[in-house]
Parts: sequence; structure tokens; C-alpha cells
Amino acid sequence: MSSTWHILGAGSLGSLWACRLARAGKPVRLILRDQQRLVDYQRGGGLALVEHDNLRQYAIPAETANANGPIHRLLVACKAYDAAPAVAQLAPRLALGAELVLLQNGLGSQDEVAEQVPHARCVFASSTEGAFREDAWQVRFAGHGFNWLGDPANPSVPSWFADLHDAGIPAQWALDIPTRLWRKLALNCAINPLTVLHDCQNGGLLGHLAEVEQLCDELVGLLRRCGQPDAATDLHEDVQRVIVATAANYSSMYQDVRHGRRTEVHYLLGHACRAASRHGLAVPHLERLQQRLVDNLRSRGLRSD
Ligand code: NAD
Ligand code: KPL
Repeated sequence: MSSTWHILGAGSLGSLWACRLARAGKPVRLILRDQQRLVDYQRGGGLALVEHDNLRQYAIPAETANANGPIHRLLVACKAYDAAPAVAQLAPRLALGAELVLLQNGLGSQDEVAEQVPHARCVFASSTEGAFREDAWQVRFAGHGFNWLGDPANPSVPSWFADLHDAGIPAQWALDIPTRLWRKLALNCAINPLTVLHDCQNGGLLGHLAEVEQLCDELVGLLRRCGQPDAATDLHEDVQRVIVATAANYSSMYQDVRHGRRTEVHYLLGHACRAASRHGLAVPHLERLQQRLVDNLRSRGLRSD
């Protein structure tokens, strides 16, 4: 089986993974959105990664979804709302036994992707690493963190897992990946929308702790109802810890809004509210938060889905 890493989405996180894998000598191919971007990329000569203010360019080969050739291993590095349509385009190229790694934040997009490729293995990832694009094909590695990967349908560690270690990508195989994704989603629901509504850094929420506590109360009930009691353990304390530890940072949702980008709210707070509704659980503070956020996004001319 080919050991090539096809990377779908050469944005912030996709480029960070692509450059580290390429640097370690792993075969990597980027899959870009269309022919025009491919020409633009090729003209630039590759992907640049800036780490500790050192810039290095990697001439990683690239193609579009229309290229020929089977794909055995696909790192899906699009936003949650783009993941399923992007994978659907590639479905005809997936080889028998193909494996996908899904880097999307939140929940819901993983199932949407799996529906497009019922015969492929889908490995879910939860990442606390941080990267952002400084230029069209240049990404800055901004926050060292960790990656947990796991497959709720199959506990066996994939054969390629050692590639991550070889490439210096900090990662652990996690049998409890759904718990980790739910926990991160809960943290995100308790922090990110409020930073948009109060127009503040994460630390600004220290002035709104009663509101944060109300959300945590409902999130704990929701996690338990969804069969995720471990994700609910000490949530209130963890949310406050994250607020303090990241006090000077702007949340990812705040940054999306500030840059006029679509947010991933559908797969974060939206997913929480839909899950509560499915379970017949009343979550009035989360519902109200969602409505306020949707109104806020619309008033800025941003998509709210
Ligand atoms: P990004 O917007 O920087 O990159 C996404 C890329 O996917 C873009 O370049 C876009 O053009 C491309 N894309 C979309 N549809 C495509 C298609 N059909 N074919 C080819 N390319 C396509 O996003 P990001 O910040 O890298 O985030 C990706 C995911 O990782 C998100 O779910 C995000 O929440 C999560 N995440 C990001 C970070 C981070 O620091 N950036 C950290 C943790 C988690
Ligand atoms: O993940 C985050 C984000 O900004 O998306 C944190 C820092 C945990 C805040 O919710």
C-alpha cells in the first residue's frame, strides 16, 4: 500500500502537518481547491512554514481533486463545514482500505464525512496545536500543543501512526477520542460565543463568570445525557482554568468573526443544542446563547449556519 500522505486543504493546520511530514522525508501531496490555486501555488514554489521566526520552504507536490491516481491515506484539513463536500469529490479516488484522518474541530462533520465514504476508515483527531496563515502559501506555527487521534469504530493503532512521531508531530492514540472531542466542544461552547458577544479576549470572561457558570451547568447535564460523563467531570473548573491560562488570547471564533470568516458554530454550539433537543433536554441558556450569536453574526453580514 502507498505510504503517501494526501493532504486535503492547504490552510493553516493542513500546511503545518504537510511541512512537518515533508521535512521528515515522508511522501506528501497537497490537494488544492481548483486549477487556479494550483497554478498560483506552483508559481510560488511551495509551502513555507515559519517556526520560531525561521522560515523554510518545502516544494511539496500538489494536484487538484481531478488528478488521477488512488488515495490510500488522506488528511482532511478543511473547516468542518467544507469537509464532507470536499471528501465527496475525492471518493472515487479512494483505494480499498483507504484511511482518512479528520482534523476538524467540534462534532458532526466526522459523521458527515463517514457517510460519504462508508468503506474507508475514519480516524478522528482533536488538536490543541495552533497555526495561522500569514500569506497565501505561508503558515506560522503559533502554538505548540498536542494531538489525540482515535477511531471509535476500531481500537487498533494504524500502521502509519509512527510517521507522526518521525515528523515531530506530538500525538497519542486515544481510545476515548469521542470523550475528548465532547470535552473540547463543551469548553468551546462555554468560552467562544461569549468572547464574540462581549467583544473580549478569553480573560475578559472573568468579568462574566455567572454567565459562564450557567452554561457549564447545562453543558454538564448535556454531556451526561449524551453518555459522556467523563467529559463532564470538573468541567466548571476546567473552563475557568482555560480562561485564566489563555486570558490574553482571542478565541478561534472571535478571530474568525474579526476576520469576516464563517465560523464553525454549526459543529460547536449548534451541535450541542441539536443534541439536547434530540434527547428532550431543556438547555435554555445554551439556546439563548445560540440565538444571540446568530443575531450577532447576521448583523455583521456573516453566515450563521
Ligand atoms: P483554514 O481555513 O486555514 O484551512 C482550510 C483549507 O481548506 C483552506 O485552505 C481551504 O481553501 C481548503 N479547502 C476547503 N475546501 C476545499 C476543497 N474542496 N478542496 C481543497 N481544499 C479545500 O482552516 P484551519 O485553521 O487549518 O482549520 C482546519 C480545521 O482544523 C478546522 O476545523 C479548525 O477548527 C481545526 N483546528 C485549527 C487549528 C488552527 O490553529 N488553525 C487548531 C486546532 C483545530
Ligand atoms: O479551543 C479554544 C478556541 O479558542 O477555539 C479555546 C482556547 C479552548 C477556547 O475555547
